Amino acid sequence: MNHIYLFDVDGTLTEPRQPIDPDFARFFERFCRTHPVYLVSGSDLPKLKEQLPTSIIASAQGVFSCSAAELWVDGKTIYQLDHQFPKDLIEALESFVEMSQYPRRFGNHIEYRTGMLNVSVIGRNAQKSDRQSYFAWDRQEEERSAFIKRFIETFSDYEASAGGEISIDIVPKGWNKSRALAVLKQDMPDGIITFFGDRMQPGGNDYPLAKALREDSPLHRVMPVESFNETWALLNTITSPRIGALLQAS
Ligand code: M1P
Repeated sequence: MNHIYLFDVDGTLTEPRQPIDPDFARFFERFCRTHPVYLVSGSDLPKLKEQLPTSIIASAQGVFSCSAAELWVDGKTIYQLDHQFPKDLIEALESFVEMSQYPRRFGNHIEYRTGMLNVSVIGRNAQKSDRQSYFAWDRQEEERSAFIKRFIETFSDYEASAGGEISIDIVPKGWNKSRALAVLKQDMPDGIITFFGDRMQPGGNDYPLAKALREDSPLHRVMPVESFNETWALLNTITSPRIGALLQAS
């Protein structure tokens, strides 16, 4: 029986959009060399390469990027599924950015990726402290979740999810991380999967894959985490049962 490990990246292996912690990177690279690992991210490959060392990307079995609209194995594209988004949908995203009550903008508000769009009121050029300010404001105002609700009522052929701190991912219906399960099952129908992610709640971009795993088999495991430190502690329970017993006892 194959046991496969899937990991979201931002918020699960790294702080959002930040490079991986060097000590955790050493640990995780070892884990990737000794266990079958796939990364499943909303980000694109160039951004993942800014955050993770080549040694980790190369020792993973594969990288699902752009919410699994792309799969890379050994640096080669296995598939890339693109989509032409309609003009009125893009206009709706532009007016969301314009109309937001949040006072600051940093540029690069709608990013086009393979098979998906990413929209951000403050913009992808925002630095860490500006991201955190927007994240705190959005948590209070619930701007993103209110927009997601309105958006999917209007554009019912599309899905929207808040994958990280400052933005919303938009994909055609069904084009979400759950594609990773469908793809892996083609080659490993009996594979048992453990998935780590920080956005497993409805509306989060890890939710569709978590849901698909729960529905597919009771043997799969879904591990919601809030930080890379939590992922690290959970992986310790897998690689070192004695540490695991200690953590469970504490
Ligand atoms: O991988 C999680 C998310 O990371 C970024 O989110 P944000 O910039 O909002 O923190 C984006 O790359 C997003 O697409 C992705 O889902």
